[in-house]
Amino acid sequence: MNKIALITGATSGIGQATAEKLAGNGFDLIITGRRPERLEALAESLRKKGAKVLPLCFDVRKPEEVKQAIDSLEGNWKTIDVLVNNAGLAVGISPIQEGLAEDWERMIDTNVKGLLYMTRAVAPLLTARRTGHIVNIASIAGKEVYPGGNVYCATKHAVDALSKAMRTDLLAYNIRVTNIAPGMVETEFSLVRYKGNSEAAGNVYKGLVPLSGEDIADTILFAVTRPPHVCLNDIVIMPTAQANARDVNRETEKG
Ligand code: NDP
Ligand code: 8X3
Repeated sequence: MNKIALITGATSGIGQATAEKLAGNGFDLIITGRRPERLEALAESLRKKGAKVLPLCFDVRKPEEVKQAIDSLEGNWKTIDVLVNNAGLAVGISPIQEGLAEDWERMIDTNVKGLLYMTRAVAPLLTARRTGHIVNIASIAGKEVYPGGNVYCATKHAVDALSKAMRTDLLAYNIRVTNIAPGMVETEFSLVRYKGNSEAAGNVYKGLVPLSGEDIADTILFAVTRPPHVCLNDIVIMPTAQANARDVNRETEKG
């Protein structure tokens, strides 16, 4: 039987690339997100790669929707091997004194509470079988802060802490927890952060070669295919043109 991976936020970017990568490497997939047409289109293309696919459309911010989705799993779909907590977003880039409470709430509700609801719903399926792997997509913003990053950085610092906490709490159950902290990845992330302003979003990656969703998918595939006694605890992955959250070399134009 193929291993089963559940990926949140599979309708775009890192999550979509990870679904494609894992489907091409012998995994069956539960793909989730809020946009049903994207989920259906992705499911169709993954099935063509030979994977079994279950699309589940729900909002990770709503605990009752999360619980209902996981409770609805039948048969083999309950034997999840890998949970990729990827759904997340940044909204706004205002300094703290000008920040909007509604932006802060979206980030905290999605990146922290959503990840918690997912983990709370899925972890009992892993502990019951005493096996499994949780991959949390954190960020360089969970290791450092930068101007205007304030609440987004706080949510990703929380993810970093939760990865360590999960590793401790799940130790007795043989469950691996991998925290992945990427730098700049060109996806829909900046379009969401800049609220649909495509010029501002494009400027984020101007003059450099950013990471792609596939680069992160490769890293996730590597982490979840190590031998059972090996756990990659924490991976920081950056474009060569980025030294840390603040220093980037914008003289390395896309080839
Ligand atoms: P995208 O915007 O391309 O993808 C975000 C995904 O999250 C979408 O599939 C979206 O699906 C899903 N999502 C957002 N909110 C919700 C919600 N409330 N319920 C369910 N799904 C949701 O961005 P990325 O692929 O770049 O982001 C993926 C993760 O990587 C995020 O956690 C982000 O913080 C992190 N990250 C990104 C970096 C980057 O530079 N791009 C760098 C470091 C970390 P839908 O809208 O259909 O619900
Ligand atoms: C996304 C990377 O540097 O925009 O998490 O915070 S950054």
